[in-house]
Amino acid sequence: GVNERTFLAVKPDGVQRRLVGEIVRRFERKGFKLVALKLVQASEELLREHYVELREKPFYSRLVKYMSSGPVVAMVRLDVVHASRALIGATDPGDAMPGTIRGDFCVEVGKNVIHGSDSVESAHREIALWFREAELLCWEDSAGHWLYE
Ligand code: YYY
Ligand code: MG
Repeated sequence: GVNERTFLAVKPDGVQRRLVGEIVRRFERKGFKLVALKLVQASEELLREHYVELREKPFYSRLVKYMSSGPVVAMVRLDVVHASRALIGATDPGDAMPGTIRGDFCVEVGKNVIHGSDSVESAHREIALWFREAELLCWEDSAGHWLYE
């Protein structure tokens, strides 16, 4: 439901290319509620853990290097995880539909500008890795009445 927590991160290429505002805007206009947001320089250690399921892949160390090459904008939103993934688009920007973030802003899988959790379980794990509980804010959403039934 709309109360699923999802972890999103604008990757270093997205920050370098000044796409943070554009990307945040897409989630904001959709109506997902922002719970946490910060600019972070992630360590390779954190990123190895973040992508632990991919550790056997040939691109794993390149991925960790890329993700630690500059700051990322980490966010938590309340949404429907698969709806966030739909805004993001396919992993390979070459397959991503126009209108999605990856479809509109990038061309190669190794520089695909944004991360989004792929399930409620992975979101839970990723949020615990990137945020302290006190960073996740509970706030009165005055627009919620007009967005949610
Ligand atoms: O969840 P998502 O980011 O769409 O894809 P994953 O399969 O979880 O892979 C994580 C990350 O790894 C992807 O965003 C880019 C990178 N990657 C890659 O560099 N080369 C591949 N062939 C597949 C994934
Ligand atoms: Mg993934």
